[in-house]
Amino acid sequence: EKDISGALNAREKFADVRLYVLLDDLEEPDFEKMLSAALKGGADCIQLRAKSDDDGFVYRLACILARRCREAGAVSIVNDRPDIAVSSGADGVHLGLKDVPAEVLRDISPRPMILGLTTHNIPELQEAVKQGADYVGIGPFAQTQTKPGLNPSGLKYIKEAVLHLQGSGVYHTAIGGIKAGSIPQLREAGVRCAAVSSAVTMADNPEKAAKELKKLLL
Ligand code: TZP
Ligand code: MG
Repeated sequence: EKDISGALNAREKFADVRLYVLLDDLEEPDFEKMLSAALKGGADCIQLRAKSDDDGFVYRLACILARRCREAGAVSIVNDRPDIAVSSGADGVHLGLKDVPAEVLRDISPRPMILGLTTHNIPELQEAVKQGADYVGIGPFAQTQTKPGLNPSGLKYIKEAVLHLQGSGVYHTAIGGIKAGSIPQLREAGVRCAAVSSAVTMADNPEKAAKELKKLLL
């Protein structure tokens, strides 16, 4: 069931996000289980990163995500699909710089949406800020199996990006190969929010893994 009550202060909703968890498009019962574990573990923001080309299926997952996140007071984001983000009642959409331009997203949405953009270097970061991103993904921090073929930008870009964004009002989330052990050095680099997939979803106990990450980020 959809819920379009909406994020009125879209950008502000991201201010307190510390732990951002990316979920794959598992079958509904498994998706709900993983979503519950992440939320119970203290995830402040959850992204649906669907690879299926079954739009009805992705839409149903997005509706579950939007509803459960709203109940838990967490932020819901849909990757790659502005149409599904808007229609499902999610809080926002995450895109690449080569996807639909941000202005178009603002045009098709009847309510303010959080816009997240992926960046890998300072020119991309500048472009993302120009496009009106509410938050930017910065990374990949380390080698990741979740999105193969990416060259890690390492801590260097993450440090530069955090500095560059200071005072801009644009939030960030570090991403890529982040484990609990990475959090202290990321925090030292000024990172406030970390996005993980496998560190939670591949853990024996996803809820416990999320809790551990969250504790390190507080
Ligand atoms: N974009 C950059 S790295 C990444 C995405 C979607 C995957 C993050 O997954 P993990 O398992 O936390 O490395
Ligand atoms: Mg994408």
